[in-house]
Amino acid sequence: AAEAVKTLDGWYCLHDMRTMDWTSWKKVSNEERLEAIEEFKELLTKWEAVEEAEKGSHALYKIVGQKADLMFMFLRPTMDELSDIETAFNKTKFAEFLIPAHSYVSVVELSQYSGNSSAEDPKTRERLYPILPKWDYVSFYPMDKRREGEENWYSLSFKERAKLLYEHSKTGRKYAGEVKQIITGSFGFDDWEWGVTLFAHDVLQLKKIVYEMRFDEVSALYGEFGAFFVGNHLPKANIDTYLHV
Ligand code: 76R
Repeated sequence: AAEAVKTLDGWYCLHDMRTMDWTSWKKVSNEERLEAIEEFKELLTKWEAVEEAEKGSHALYKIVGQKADLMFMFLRPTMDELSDIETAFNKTKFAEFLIPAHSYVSVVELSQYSGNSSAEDPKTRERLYPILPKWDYVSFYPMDKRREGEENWYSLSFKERAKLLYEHSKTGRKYAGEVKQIITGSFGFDDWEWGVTLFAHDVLQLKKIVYEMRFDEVSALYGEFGAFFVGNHLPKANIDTYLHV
């Protein structure tokens, strides 16, 4: 059998997508809406304190299109904390106006193809326990590596896989400063093998990197992709405006 690559695994990750039930939201009194917004903002303040203490991170995006309206991305040291966040959020008044649209469970993953890095190294720590960049745009999608006939990623040798990923990383590095990627592994956790979360200042760079990577051998021959979610950042300061009806 081919040798599995060693991975360093960091914070656990939950992508939580919800659809806004505007009809119900519009029906309730202004007072009830304000109450729901205040309680939601208190929760956001709590999460901000966690991020401040570097015990996790989160980000909120408005998804464009009908797949969802909101996407929360949470990072926490344990799966239990993700579960607690989900439960606490579901108990809020605001959640009564949200319809679950999709979710994805994974863990920040660094595969060790180009030599082993130490989990103690500050640069590596920054990647395993990333404070999410609150850049203007996000794209999230799940992916697999193909296992079909001649195209079986899992029967390639370590050396072949390392070479293909080295080529892949060269494409990736062209987007330094433009696109920030967080790769999360989801073997045993969710329906696909990895989650890809890309952040950008210019939304077009998200299209460009994904397109250009399709031509890298690793994506061209072995990449299988799920549904894409693209969105705009929703900072706490803009929540009132977003929810105003
Ligand atoms: O960790 C590293 O930075 C080393 C090089 C590297 C690895 C090992 C790297 C670099 N990636 C690695 C692994 Mn990646 N990556 C994706 C996608 O849409 C597509 O076609 C693929 C989705 C993007 C956009 C992307 C971006 N990468 C992986 C793996 C795990 C493979 C395994 O373990 O078998 C996946 C699934 C994956 C997918 N990658 C980079 C980027 C970018 C922008 C870089 C350069 C990072 C930098 O050096 O700044």
